[in-house]
Amino acid sequence: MKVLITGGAGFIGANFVHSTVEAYPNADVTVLDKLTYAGNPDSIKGLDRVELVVGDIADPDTVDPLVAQSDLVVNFAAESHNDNSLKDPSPFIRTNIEGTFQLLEACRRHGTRFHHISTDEVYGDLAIGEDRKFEPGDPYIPSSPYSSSKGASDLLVRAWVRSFGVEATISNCSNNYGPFQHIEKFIPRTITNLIDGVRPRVYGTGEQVRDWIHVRDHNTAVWDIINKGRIGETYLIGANGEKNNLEVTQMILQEFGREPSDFDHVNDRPGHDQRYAIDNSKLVIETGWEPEFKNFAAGLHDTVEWYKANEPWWRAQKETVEAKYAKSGQ
Ligand code: NAD
Ligand code: TDX
Repeated sequence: MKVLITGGAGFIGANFVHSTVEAYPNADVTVLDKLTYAGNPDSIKGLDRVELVVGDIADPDTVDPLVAQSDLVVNFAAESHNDNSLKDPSPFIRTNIEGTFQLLEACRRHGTRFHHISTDEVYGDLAIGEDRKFEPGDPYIPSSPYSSSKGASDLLVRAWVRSFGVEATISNCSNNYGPFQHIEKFIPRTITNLIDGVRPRVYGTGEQVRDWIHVRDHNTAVWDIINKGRIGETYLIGANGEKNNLEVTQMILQEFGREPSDFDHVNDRPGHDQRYAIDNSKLVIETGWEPEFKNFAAGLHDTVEWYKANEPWWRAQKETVEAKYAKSGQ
């Protein structure tokens, strides 16, 4: 089996490369990654049966021969950070929309199976305290340039299935945490601040809720959808991990033996989504998937330990990331 993993030097993609090599001894993996600021080849260094091709999913001449030689394409490549999309949306449009289009066109030409990785943010947000979760058939009402570009990419996939018979599935997952996540994101930013003795930054009130899932659970669900999901269907991935940002900040503070009030409230994100929550019943009923990391505190502890043990992996980025946040008072 030849698998093309786009964005495989990023957070979730790199974890997927590791778990694919472990779980599928007959798989040869090609990673196509542009190595933007978010891609790090060290995350997949030294793995057997993995080849890294540095290139752009939006470039048809790069994409076509790689798709032609593959049995399966799993598309993780994306611009993925909401805050960046609020400062400059243009790379989000090119990578997330044009890039998905080029991958779909190549899959159409070569009859290649496609799985598209997306986000729960396409469904907009829920009210805090509301007794409802996102379901696969909910309307797309994204809030940010990031989530709208992901929503657009999902709609392209749906149309390529219906109009051209491309064999594709889509998964929309909630917030991931775990090793190899870029330190611009909330949990690794908070951990690396505390390693540096700096107070964590909480946007606005900190009451916003995210539905946290360990990255390895996301990826076992992706393989279950590839193996058992129905073509043309959308599956929501989540592990019932709702926590607000204050709770998460305080759990990380506790890991460092700091007081629960040892953080700063900073400027809020414009258009900040209030709550995400996933109803995963379609995934569970149709594939039998179950999360392995059911204890968030334990998963968070391991993640803190990973960042402590892997400082060379993130250190070079810290100053640039913090300088960018400082400009927006965050
Ligand atoms: P990431 O930013 O850590 O990694 C993205 C990777 O894509 C990087 O390696 C980058 O170099 C690569 N890339 C960017 N533009 C490219 C291009 N034009 N061509 C080829 N490679 C390119 O992102 P992530 O957090 O790992 O997210 C992966 C996917 O999962 C994204 O599609 C994202 O929307 C989705 N997702 C993420 C989360 C989350 O919590 N992080 C949750 C749900 C869904
Ligand atoms: O320093 C911070 N302080 C803070 O309070 C940062 C970086 C974030 N936050 C808040 C904003 C959000 O409410 O924490 C929450 C999580 O923020 P992010 O890590 O930026 O994630 P989010 O915007 O929720 O999106 C993530 O999950 C869905 C991923 O980045 C997306 O790629 C994915 O689609």
